[in-house]
Amino acid sequence: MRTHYTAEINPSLDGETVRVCGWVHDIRNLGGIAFLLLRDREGIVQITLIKKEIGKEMFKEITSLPRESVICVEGRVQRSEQARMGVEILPASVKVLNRAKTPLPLGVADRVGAELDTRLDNRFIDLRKPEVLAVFRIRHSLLAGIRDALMREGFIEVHTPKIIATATEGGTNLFPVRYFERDAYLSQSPQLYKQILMAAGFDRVFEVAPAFRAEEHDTSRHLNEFISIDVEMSFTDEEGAMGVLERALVSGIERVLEERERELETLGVQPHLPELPFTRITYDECVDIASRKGVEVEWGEDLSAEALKAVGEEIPTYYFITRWPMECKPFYVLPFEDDPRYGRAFDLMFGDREITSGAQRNHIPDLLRETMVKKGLNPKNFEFYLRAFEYGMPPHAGWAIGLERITMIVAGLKNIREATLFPRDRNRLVP
Ligand code: AMO
Repeated sequence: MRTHYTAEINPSLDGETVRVCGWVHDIRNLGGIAFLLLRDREGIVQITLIKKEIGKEMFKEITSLPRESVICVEGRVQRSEQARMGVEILPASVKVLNRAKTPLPLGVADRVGAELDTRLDNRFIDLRKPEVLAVFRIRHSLLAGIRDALMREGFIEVHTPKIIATATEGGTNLFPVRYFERDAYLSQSPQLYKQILMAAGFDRVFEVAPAFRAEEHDTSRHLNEFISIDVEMSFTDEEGAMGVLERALVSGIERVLEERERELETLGVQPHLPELPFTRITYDECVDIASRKGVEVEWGEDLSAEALKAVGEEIPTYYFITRWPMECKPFYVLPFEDDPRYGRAFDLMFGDREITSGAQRNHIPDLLRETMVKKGLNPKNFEFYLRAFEYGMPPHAGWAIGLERITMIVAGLKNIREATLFPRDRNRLVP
């Protein structure tokens, strides 16, 4: 239908006939002349309607179109000092493809911001705003850069089941579903399956897929459905996995900087491109930093929001927290041989925000069973997983990064809901 996107209409096309299609962003009618701003995915172009030239009838019909109606305009490009981008289109024909109802549930052209809830209720319109679309194009480039880095390093993209029989990250935050005559759950993480693929000899895999968590709390950093980028790799340790992660993240941010200059400008943000390697500090060092700032952490407990705030103030960029107590990490983490109170787990942080968890995994079946029991889990419920460890399981490590968490940081968003098209949270299941 179209010959050009609006952003492609520039003064070098002076005199040429083009066809552009999109939404009526705004109309300014001055009587004998009117300016219609036509918006598509790529930008906005000015359509100049001159009553004398197009006739009274057509002038009236077009200038009375409600905002957000869908039209196609065919016309001649003309250089113009006054117009946006130094160019305007003088229409020969305007085809109305869909007339918008009035009033709009949400303005697109208006400068005044609506509440997030109102925006999400009317997400199909909210997503038309250039600054909202910008977030999703940044997210697209970020994921493309991460995916490319993983493929360059020999990772195979896989997809594991999302309807599952057993909890992976602990049993409390599972969504139950009916699976014919049995109970099943929505997957919280591909953890067990990606590990089984190491027994299968896939060596290096990654998965980009939804993860479901029935977390009750309603915060600006949690969703009940999010996209998890998971990695698992064999014949390596946690340090090898951290190396892949930092390179993948840098590749993602580089891609955003290369491809999304316009979107970053629309949002008024400039993401920080971290240098390699990222800083690594241990859990114990975090406890010390927090304690120096008057925040006490009981050894073995997860780092509280206050403790992470104290550490984040010291390192306001990307860094790893390593050497965690086994007590606050999942059963599948491999304990250190020299001091099994500690595990080979790591978190990737940005200031006080967690964006990735990972670890070298426990690939020793007896030790794995023992740790499960210590953590109150019944190994019987994990037989399909444990079996994979009995017949040739290489040492392996991996991690998972939340796509929305990292989009939030790169695009400078305050609420994780803004980094997902149709968020699922404690109160929202529609649209
Ligand atoms: P974890 O539970 O830490 O680890 O999750 C990994 C990453 O996923 C993101 N994330 C979330 N994002 C939005 N809303 C949520 N409710 C949410 N929960 C988690 C975070 C987090 O860092 N199996 C391990 C990973 C591994 O060891 O490979 C796991 O799932 O960015």
